[in-house]
Amino acid sequence: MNKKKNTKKSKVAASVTNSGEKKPFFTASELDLKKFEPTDAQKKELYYFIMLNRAFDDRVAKLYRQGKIIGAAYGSRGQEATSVGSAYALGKNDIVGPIIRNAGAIIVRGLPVKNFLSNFIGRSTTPTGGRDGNSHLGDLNIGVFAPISHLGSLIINLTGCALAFKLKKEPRVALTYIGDGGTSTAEFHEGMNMAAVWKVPFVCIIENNNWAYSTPTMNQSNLKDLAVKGKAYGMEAVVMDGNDVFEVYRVSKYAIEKCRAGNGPILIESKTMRMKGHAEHDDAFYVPKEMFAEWQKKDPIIRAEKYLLDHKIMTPAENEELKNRVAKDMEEAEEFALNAPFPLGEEAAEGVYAE
Ligand SMILES: Cc1ncc(C[n+]2csc(CCOP(=O)(O)OP(=O)(O)O)c2C)c(N)n1
Repeated sequence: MNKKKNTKKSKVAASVTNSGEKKPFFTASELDLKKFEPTDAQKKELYYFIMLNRAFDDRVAKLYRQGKIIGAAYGSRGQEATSVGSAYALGKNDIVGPIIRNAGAIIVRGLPVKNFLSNFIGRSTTPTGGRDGNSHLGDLNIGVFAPISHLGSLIINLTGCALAFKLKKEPRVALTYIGDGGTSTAEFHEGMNMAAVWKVPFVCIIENNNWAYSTPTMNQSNLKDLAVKGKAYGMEAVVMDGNDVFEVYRVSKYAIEKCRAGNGPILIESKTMRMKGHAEHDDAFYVPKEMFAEWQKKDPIIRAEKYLLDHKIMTPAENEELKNRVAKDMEEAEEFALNAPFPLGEEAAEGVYAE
């Protein structure tokens, strides 16, 4: 009798994870994502945007080294597919809250790179009018919520946005990002918990890029998959390949539309890698060289390019054209930004709130 009972128990145990529940998240391959497949034209546009995102970051890095950038310069080399694919999946009236590695999301939402670049050098031709630096900007006209902090505040803010959408019965979705390190903060916990309790149309994407500054993920979380945290809050979670822009688009679209239909919130873990230091001042000496080499093979731009050429969605001539377009866009952006006017001193306090 006892023996039988034990056998039954061990069978159940074999199908559970260490959370004590059934597998707490889906992987993209377990979901039916066929109807979220981007069209060929969209695939080419996604490829253009990840290249533009990288060229933008490279231009910022160059200006930083020339001493022209005010403040620090954060980049997203290796992670472009996550910002671009997810922001591209949003609807026109949805809201995205980018953090420091989501320049791609801001570009996809429609901020011209010339205006975006001017923000890094303190010019007046940006949504902040030169009052804040680098990627710290928002513009609700294009559905971009201004960043508060990289470490979790936006989870709370965007949960609030999503609650407003729900109360006003507006079919809109709020989406934001958090780093692997950021998922250890109290704000992450508070925001995710309330999002789940209120069942709001909110998508949170964990950009698990393996490093929080110089701390590897394994030194600050005992989980292999951070998506497990979604289960703890009672929400659906999905793990996706963050270096495949088409998969990022499909999974994000799935999550966004599910939230729009009233079945949110959803947590997505994007597996990716930060291919540079925390910012331009950090040479990432602490990252093993082999790790960079391994992830270089999964570079999102090279992968998208190969896919589009192999599937004959893009001809080599079209590829050249897109690359030239990106180079031209960034040449014009730099020319514009460097010649843009600085803000006027007497306007410094306008649009700034203080008690
Ligand atoms: C309260 C607070 N502590 C420290 C920092 C400095 N800081 C900003 S981002 C960051 C690391 C974030 O790591 P992660 O969340 O993994 O995101 P990633 O930078 O890898 O994208 C640190 C330490 C800060 N901005 N605020």
